[in-house]
Amino acid sequence: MINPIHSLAQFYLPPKGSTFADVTDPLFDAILWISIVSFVAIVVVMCWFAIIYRRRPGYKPLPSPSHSTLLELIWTIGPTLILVWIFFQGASGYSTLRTPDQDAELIEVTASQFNWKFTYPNGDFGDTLHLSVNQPVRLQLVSEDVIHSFYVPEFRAKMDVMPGRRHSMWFKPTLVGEFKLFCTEYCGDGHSKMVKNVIVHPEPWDEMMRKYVRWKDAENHPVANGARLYNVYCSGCHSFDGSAKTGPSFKGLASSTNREFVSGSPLTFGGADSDEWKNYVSESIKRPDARIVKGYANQMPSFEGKLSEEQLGYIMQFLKAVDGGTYSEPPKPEKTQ
Ligand code: HEC
Ligand SMILES: [Cu+2]
Repeated sequence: MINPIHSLAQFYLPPKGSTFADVTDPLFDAILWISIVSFVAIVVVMCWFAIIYRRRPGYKPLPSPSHSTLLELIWTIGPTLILVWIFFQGASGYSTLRTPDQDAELIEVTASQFNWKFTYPNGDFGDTLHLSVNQPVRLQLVSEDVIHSFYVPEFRAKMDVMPGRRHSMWFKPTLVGEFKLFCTEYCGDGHSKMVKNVIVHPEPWDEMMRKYVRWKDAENHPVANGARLYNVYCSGCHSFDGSAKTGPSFKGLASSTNREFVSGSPLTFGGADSDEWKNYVSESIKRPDARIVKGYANQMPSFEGKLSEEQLGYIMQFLKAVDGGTYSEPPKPEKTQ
């Protein structure tokens, strides 16, 4: 059953997850209440006038007054004061939102169609934003392709990310828990899937980093490394459960023996251990426009120079494991302990 209070809470602002909520929410409430009070006052007076001044038999309109200095002063000065107050509230809030805390930790954020990548101070990266409660963070955001926008509703923190520019934002999470990061700038057909997890851990920053952000490729299984690369770079466009996104699903790719393309002759290969298969996958990743899979458009960015040969190898291992049906979820890149 739907709890009406709960759904009302969902309808209204989400829980306050960062210090920004105390900056933005009171102003939001104030503007909302100013609007409600003015709306009600205007509509009540309008209805009242409509009734008392309605046309009646034998009614002769009085000459309308052309000017009332008192009324004009009231309706000019009143709203002006309110707007000036809103401006100063907004300006002071904006400067708080734009001035990072001195103790903020830096995390680099890379947005691309349709993924988010977070790079931590220790060089580790992943597709989950790990934070520590009450530890301010500064995000440095870049986009690899089109305009995206970073938004975590609980944090009241939002920033557009324009290609070719560096953006900076900060916030201080105050609520432990798991939240969702949304892209709030339409960026292509996978835009609505551009959602990632934000986890605010109770541990202090150093401990949090040690526990959750300490990933070394060499220490991990190649499939897990491949899964992490998939999460960060490919999951926005490729599923592994058979459903098509912007690109074809990876299900069945490793065991397939042929591929058809929009133009040119089809390819046949002898499974994932054949050189033809490896060359095809490697070409698909480095020069996606060389052959376009039938039924899809030329929408994949090239990863030439972005992924090392070693990383390509991890991805291929992952593709094979996914196809073997050995697991339904890619292993999470986080490490506990
Ligand atoms: C912006 C969306 C997008 C992203 C991100 C993306 N791809 Fe693709 N990919 C596509 C599309 C669309 C196709 C089909 C058209 C083509 O062949 O270029 C495709 C095709 C492929 C194919 C051929 C599939 C087949 O069934 O023959 C492979 C392999 C592939 N991608 C691997 C990757 C890997 C690995 C990554 C991450 C490193 C990745 N892609 C990231 C959109 C994307
Ligand atoms: Cu986006």
